[in-house]
Amino acid sequence: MKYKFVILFVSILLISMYGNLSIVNAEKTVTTDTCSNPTMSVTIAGQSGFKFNVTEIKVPKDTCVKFTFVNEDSLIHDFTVTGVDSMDTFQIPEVNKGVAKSIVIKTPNVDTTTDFYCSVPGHREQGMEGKLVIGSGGDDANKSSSPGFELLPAFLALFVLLAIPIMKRK
Ligand SMILES: [Cu+2]
Repeated sequence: MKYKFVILFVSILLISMYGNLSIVNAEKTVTTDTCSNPTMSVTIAGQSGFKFNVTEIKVPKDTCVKFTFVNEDSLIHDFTVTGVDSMDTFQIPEVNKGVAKSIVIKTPNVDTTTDFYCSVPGHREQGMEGKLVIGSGGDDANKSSSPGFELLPAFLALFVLLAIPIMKRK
């Protein structure tokens, strides 16, 4: 009976670790520009009601793009893009009302689709997100390949291997 509690505890621990790993991956940011001389500019506004002024942004592939984020809301927001292919996850950090900030990023040389969102806790869940279409787009690259998801089966396999001898000993 005691071992069932151990297994329950370890399960909870693994689930919470999985959650934390996902968060770490989502918040990886680049701090320096990855290209200079942008040939295209995109301006996105954060607005009241937990939304951006657009739900889809289209940019060419393999292009140096300047993203500018303007916060038109009284709450703080940021602009975060999930990395895909050769493009790291990047973020224009939290900005206050009326403030605009920019980041210059080289888009990957692939036709794909990724997500943009506000990473302030709770905002994405309330609708502050959209799609970033690169080139002619494609399947959402994030739906099938979250690094956190690949770690979960590994943790579970390890857990089962550890649990079997404990169960047998009883
Ligand atoms: Cu926000």
